[in-house]
Amino acid sequence: MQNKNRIEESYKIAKEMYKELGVDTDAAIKKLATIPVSVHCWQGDDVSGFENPDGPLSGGIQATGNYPGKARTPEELRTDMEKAFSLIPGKKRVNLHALYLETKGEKIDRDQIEPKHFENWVNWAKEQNLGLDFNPSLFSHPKADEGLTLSHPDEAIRNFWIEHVKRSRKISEYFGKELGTPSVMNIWIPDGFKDIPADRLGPRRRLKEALDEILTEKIDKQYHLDAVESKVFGIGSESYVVGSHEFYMGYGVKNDVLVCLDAGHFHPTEVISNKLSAMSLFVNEILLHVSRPVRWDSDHVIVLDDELMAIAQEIIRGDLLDRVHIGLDFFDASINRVAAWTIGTRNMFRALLMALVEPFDQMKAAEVDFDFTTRLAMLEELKSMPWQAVWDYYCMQQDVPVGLGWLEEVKKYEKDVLLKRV
Ligand code: RNT
Ligand code: ZN
Repeated sequence: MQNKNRIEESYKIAKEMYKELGVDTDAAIKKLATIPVSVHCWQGDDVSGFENPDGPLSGGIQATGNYPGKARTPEELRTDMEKAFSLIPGKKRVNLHALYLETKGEKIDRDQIEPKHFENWVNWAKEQNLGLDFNPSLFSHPKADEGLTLSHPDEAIRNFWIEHVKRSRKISEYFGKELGTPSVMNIWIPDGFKDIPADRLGPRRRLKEALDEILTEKIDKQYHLDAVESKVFGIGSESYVVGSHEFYMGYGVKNDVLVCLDAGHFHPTEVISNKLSAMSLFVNEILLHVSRPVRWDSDHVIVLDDELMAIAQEIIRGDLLDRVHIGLDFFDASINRVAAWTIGTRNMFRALLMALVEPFDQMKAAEVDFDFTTRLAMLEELKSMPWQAVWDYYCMQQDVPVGLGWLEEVKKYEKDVLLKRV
């Protein structure tokens, strides 16, 4: 590698500079290599899945853009993910939705899904040394068209979705057993109303009862973990969302299930970074959907902005790595999808690295001494510390492209593979 010398020299200097602050960069990159990030499969095909790939999206989920080259088959999706993973340093997991089943052409409705429909994914995960996570899919389906699923007033529809989620738990358990790492299964439902509801309590009571029913079977946490994800509003559920934050926070605390925080699911100035410390005192484990809200959209590709850095800081400073599961949730159909994964996931890891090279103990010491001057001075100084040199060195060590080197590879892949998909 022609840049090898430059990268090593820069790292040496950076390491010295951090050492003066009392930070061990070798230890930081060693730690970074152990932190798993669960990469969502749905960025690769705009949340279409393989059940009915051309069917319209529903349930407040919208992928806009028509950049060429989206994955049309499980094989294409897996190959695209492998490409992205070859450009991202560190430990990756893959997050699947029930929509991504493989049925050999047979029509399998959501209340009939079984572990065997995910065998190919499991074999691939074994081969690629990846953990898998899972999600029941309660959208893009005729029985979700009225905007209500687990809270639907019609018992038959509710039961259909209850069965779907129960079966999803068995698939998630199967992942955990096969791969030797627990699969986190996240329940997100679109349920809500576009306009002012008359009855806010009824749907919430029905959702609670449906979840109780779904969770009656106890599954070993060694294989499977349940999570529930809230939202403040969605497209078509602007006035009322059944599964609000208070609803799921209460449900999670009471039933010991993970609470999922999606960065795009709160009021525009409300941030999830500030929730982690508070929640960590009351729930055992937390799932993150790291995403980026832009006005009414909750799913832009994550950039290295203040909130992403704050999320990483809160995990690291709070020593929450073994209780916070980091998952990504964004989908952009207007740019190269392999690049979207690469940019977003590299950013997540970059933010984690920045948090790992903070002299947190010193800042904390200044704070308990009420020396807020030192605290502010240190926080500002850190912004211009050479963390990028540490990152480059880490990428080189992990055998993935340094700097923009990955972009060239994506462009080549686009030309050789993606643009041939017509
Ligand atoms: C939707 C939720 C949910 C989905 C995915 C596809 O608002 O964020 O997590 O994005 O499950
Ligand atoms: Zn989400």
